[in-house]
Amino acid sequence: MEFAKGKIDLLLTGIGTLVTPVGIHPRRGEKMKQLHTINGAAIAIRDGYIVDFGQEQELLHRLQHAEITNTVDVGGRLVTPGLVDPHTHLVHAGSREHELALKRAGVPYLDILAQGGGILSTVKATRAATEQELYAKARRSLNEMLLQGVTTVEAKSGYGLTVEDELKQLRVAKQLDDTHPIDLVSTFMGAHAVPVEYKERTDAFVELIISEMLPRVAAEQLAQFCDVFCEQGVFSIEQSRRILLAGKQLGLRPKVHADEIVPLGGAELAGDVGAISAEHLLAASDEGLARMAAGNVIPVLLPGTSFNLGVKQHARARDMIDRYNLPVALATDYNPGSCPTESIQLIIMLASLHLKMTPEEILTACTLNAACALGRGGDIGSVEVGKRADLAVFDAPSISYLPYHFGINHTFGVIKNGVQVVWNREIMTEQHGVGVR
Ligand code: IZC
Ligand code: ZN
Repeated sequence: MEFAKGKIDLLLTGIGTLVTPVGIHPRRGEKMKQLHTINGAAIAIRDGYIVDFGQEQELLHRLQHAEITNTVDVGGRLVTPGLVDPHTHLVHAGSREHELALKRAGVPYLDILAQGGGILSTVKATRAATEQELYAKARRSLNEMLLQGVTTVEAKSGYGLTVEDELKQLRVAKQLDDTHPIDLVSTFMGAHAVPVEYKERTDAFVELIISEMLPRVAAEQLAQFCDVFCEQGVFSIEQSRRILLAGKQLGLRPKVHADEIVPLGGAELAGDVGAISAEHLLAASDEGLARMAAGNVIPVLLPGTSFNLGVKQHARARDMIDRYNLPVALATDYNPGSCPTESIQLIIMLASLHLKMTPEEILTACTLNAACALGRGGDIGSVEVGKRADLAVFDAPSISYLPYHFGINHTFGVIKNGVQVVWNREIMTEQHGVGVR
């Protein structure tokens, strides 16, 4: 084969077990369990892409005439595709530990918001912050994520809520994408809360989003998706529909924060507007799940949020997979209010404990299905020839070990675009002689 004669930039050998879903489309229902497993594997990488992989001896035979620049022995560890976190509120200022006592006293999340706290407290801090401050804080979070094995992250705006402050957040995300090993995918979420200056005038704020924010975001190519917090007391179904359709006209694919707390019909809306994904879905109706399946909407489940809010209810992952044949994805929902954690490995544990997903389903949900929720299934999310060489290397004997042994970081190494960016549990810097962008 042609690649065998060519140059190989990086050859990973000594892979104890390689586990990956297969394909470029979301894996639905029963298919979420089907993984490709190779014991004793190796992967050949050129120009940041996987050019060959397989059983080690067979691969070495195919590569016998290839010029191999660098060979790295993985030491018998577990290798999976780099993890993808398809729902975060990464870029923001400040924190909300002052609301912890209120939360513990049982004050509901939406009540704190209605009293001008919650999201609006983070909006105040984010408006006051410089781009440099936002960049520095988000970069620290990205480093945590990278150390956990995450190679692509979605980041939503929604803490600016003025034209300029929304653009500021999105510009920071772009700068992070340019300068950090993790790839960022941006979502415009001007419809995250109604800012104080528009209190009781939600329709006027919706107008501002549609007539000013969306056109600027689209013109400056600062986001690929448009999301709305469709929730009681925040944005109604009709307001959400208007915003999502306006964004879609400008080329921003809809995403929806749907039916998290109250069954408003966000899942149905996601199906109707051709959303790529709908997130949370704790209270989604059967009709909503059916409409999502019919509309090819990916459910992105966020078990860290229900865990941290202390709610008894969990998203119906088993119904989604077993009854509705949906392709479930998982994400952290990292944000300073309802889910202040960057830990995708905590989410893996909670997906097992609360969502009753199997280790196989969880891996698919954190890789290929998560990639598809960002429209990137053709490029990332599985170990296959032609896909980006984004890989996670775990100090674990099997994927079942990840939800089982919880509360610690199992990631030993990360390969991003064919470059060792984490090794021996440390972020590689120029002093290691490895180029972190
Ligand atoms: O800052 O509370 N749910 N938005 C919708 C969030 C949580 C983020 C926050
Ligand atoms: Zn969210």
